[in-house]
Amino acid sequence: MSLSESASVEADAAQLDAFLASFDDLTADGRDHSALEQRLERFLAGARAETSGRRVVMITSGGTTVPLEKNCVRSIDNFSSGTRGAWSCEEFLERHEGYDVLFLTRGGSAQPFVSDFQEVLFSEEREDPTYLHGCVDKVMRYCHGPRFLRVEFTTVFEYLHLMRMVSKHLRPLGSRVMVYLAAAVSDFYVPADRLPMNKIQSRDRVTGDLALEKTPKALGVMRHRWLPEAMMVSFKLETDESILIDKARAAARLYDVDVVVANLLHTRKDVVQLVVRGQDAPIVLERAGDRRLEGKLVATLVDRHERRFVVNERELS
Ligand code: PAZ
Repeated sequence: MSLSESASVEADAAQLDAFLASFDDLTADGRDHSALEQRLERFLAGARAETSGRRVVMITSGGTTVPLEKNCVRSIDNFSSGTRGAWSCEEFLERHEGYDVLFLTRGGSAQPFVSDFQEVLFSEEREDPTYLHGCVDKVMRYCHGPRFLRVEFTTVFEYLHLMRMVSKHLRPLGSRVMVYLAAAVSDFYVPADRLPMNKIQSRDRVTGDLALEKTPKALGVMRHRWLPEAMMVSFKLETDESILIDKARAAARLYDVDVVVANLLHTRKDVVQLVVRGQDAPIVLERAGDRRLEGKLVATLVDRHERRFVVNERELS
């Protein structure tokens, strides 16, 4: 990294710290963070053991919100259902035994093994309970076992706060970590000093005071400061196909991530394109019939993660 790049990462890190500090009272959401840190340590103990070759994937999932009031009644939200993240968890848990899964999930969004539970439960056509029992069995087996830890967020502040804290705990695992950033993180927020304390009254006009600012970027900080050795997979969503790949390439260059998974809003369940660092043509992955795209996506990323170890071993010998 050049001197100017390094200075810009430092500036981003300082901006992010200041941003989080300004929302301290909103991130102190009644949760005991020291208890969360202890849970994290217990969860990571297995992978941390010296002889363990275990890997850990941190999956982020669902959309973050931006509060419009300190005592928040209203907020800005986005489209993300959390399905990509939940289905990706299932893949890692069921088919990639070497990974433990840390799932950072938006409260109320899709969860592994039960993403269609309510729909099926209340469906008029389906009376056979076998499928539903199977879902519960899988939750009990995988999500209440030692390979899975689930942490919820709602606002963009909680999300970034968690990312910073969790990264500190993951860092000792070095290259055995894969970061899989499928969450749709708010690009804009209302600064704390402009947020009204109480519910905006319907008789009030919302004035320019609620103008939105750009959320500080955490990706470069994560890549270069928090988790420099991890395999970093970020996601890029667009609605205009003509700019998708250029935007994904720009993100890959700017933040030096290993893979950017590019997708379009309306076809995100059918096709993704992987922009891989140092590789010109994107890898196109398409859904085959009824099989979820996440099967191919996760298998391709696990394979790339594996290759990094093979290359490292070759370099060492
Ligand atoms: O959560 P979901 O299954 O409805 O959608 C997944 C997704 C489109 C949020 C994800 O694939 C993604 O692209 N996340 C990053 C979005 C962004 O550009 O910020």
